[in-house]
Amino acid sequence: MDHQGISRRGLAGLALGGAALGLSGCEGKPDTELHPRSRQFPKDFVWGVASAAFQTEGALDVDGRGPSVWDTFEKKPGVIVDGSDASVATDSYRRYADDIDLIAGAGLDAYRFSISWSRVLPSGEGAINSAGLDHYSRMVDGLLAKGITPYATLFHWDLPQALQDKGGWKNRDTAYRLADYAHAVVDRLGDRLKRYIILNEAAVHTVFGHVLGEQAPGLKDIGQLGPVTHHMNLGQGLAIQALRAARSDLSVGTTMALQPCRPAGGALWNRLASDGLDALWNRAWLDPLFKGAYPGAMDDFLKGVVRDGDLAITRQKVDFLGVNYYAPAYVRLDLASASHIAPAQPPKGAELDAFGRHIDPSGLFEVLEMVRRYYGNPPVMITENGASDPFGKGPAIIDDTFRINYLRRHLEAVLAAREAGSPIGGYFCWTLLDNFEWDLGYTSKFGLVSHDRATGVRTQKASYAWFKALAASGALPSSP
Ligand code: GCO
Repeated sequence: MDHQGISRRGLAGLALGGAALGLSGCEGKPDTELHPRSRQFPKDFVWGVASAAFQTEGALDVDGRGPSVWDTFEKKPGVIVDGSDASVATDSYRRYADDIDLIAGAGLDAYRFSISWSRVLPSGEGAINSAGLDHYSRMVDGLLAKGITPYATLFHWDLPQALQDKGGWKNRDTAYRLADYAHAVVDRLGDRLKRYIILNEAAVHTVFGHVLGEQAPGLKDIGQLGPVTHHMNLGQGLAIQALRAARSDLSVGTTMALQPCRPAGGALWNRLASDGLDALWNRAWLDPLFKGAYPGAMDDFLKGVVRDGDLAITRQKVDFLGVNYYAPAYVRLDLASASHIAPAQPPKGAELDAFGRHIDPSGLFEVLEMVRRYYGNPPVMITENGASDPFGKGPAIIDDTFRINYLRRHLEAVLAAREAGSPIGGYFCWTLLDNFEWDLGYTSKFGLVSHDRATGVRTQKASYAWFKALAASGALPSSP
């Protein structure tokens, strides 16, 4: 696909701390590895897998579910690279018990899944659809029966279409609807579901959904950047308040896609772009939550959007910060693009993932250090990390040593960050089953288990056995 401005494939992260790590974007093979003193995770470390409703559930018309922005978006010609859709996905709405068996079979402690807002409130607001909540109630019971702790994400990019029709996240009212939805969920499930993640990667949804148009709702409008960012931050604060008001025994967090933003070639002018990306990608989310402020670089975008008192709502105490990490972002200054930020290549010789992103565990260490040093060192859960097969229609790679290596190297970064003082309590691998990877359809496979879409057969990959052994011992092997 042709990408303008910032692209998901090309994105990367922070100038912050990069220099200290010798990673200022200079050419040459950078040292990406961390060398923790100990390879042992503590006994209470939480091992899990993560997933999302639209990527797995299928059954889009079942039990009164309403359409989401992804239902609308995926039907547009040409937007999903393989022409596929999520109507079946991994069939997990029907086969959730099989999913749970796989999670239990790997001896994992936790499952992060997302609740579909459109199943709970088919119009996004108003009448609650109890049949939709019944499904998640059964799932939660099924998980608990096997000793698996459920972590539910409330918003993983699937806004009810009816709310999008009223302006979506550009409309301030959507923030209040998120809090109502959070209340509906906790009211029904809160006696058993104790762990909540309010938003998933709001930066990705904002930039790729509203500015670049590569994901739902498919808008290409830089004017959406400020309002969408702020209303998601506001909604997050209101939803945290709603959950806390409903019950006092919950663990409430939120998940962000943190990326160190690095200037291509280390050039000074590209640093303007990397600082700009850092502001809108990382700090426009961390600052309102932890500091009740926005970075100055957001001022122009936020003109007329932030009302008195809002920043007291965005600033909330969270029980944990969810960190998703895949790769750093390399960027260059591009005066022709609306944001002045354009994707750039990783340094020459860098090892690349299927997206062409730099495989760099030190980037994970770097963002964890940023959270520790500048955001009050909150408890952290790694809520996503993982690797895709090379893109293509072919069958999944079952002997997936490349994935084991990716996970192992990033877990070394987690150990190193813990040794540096970051209270990281758990790690969720993305993901259990090869699933619907948004605009990439089924051409990108991240699972520990493959899912044959023609037969429904699920096959455990080598990484599944590896992750199972790790969860059992907590001891990170030094080679595959
Ligand atoms: C995310 C996305 C996931 C993707 C995963 C792999 O949170 O980043 O939610 O849905 O599938 O990141 O690209």
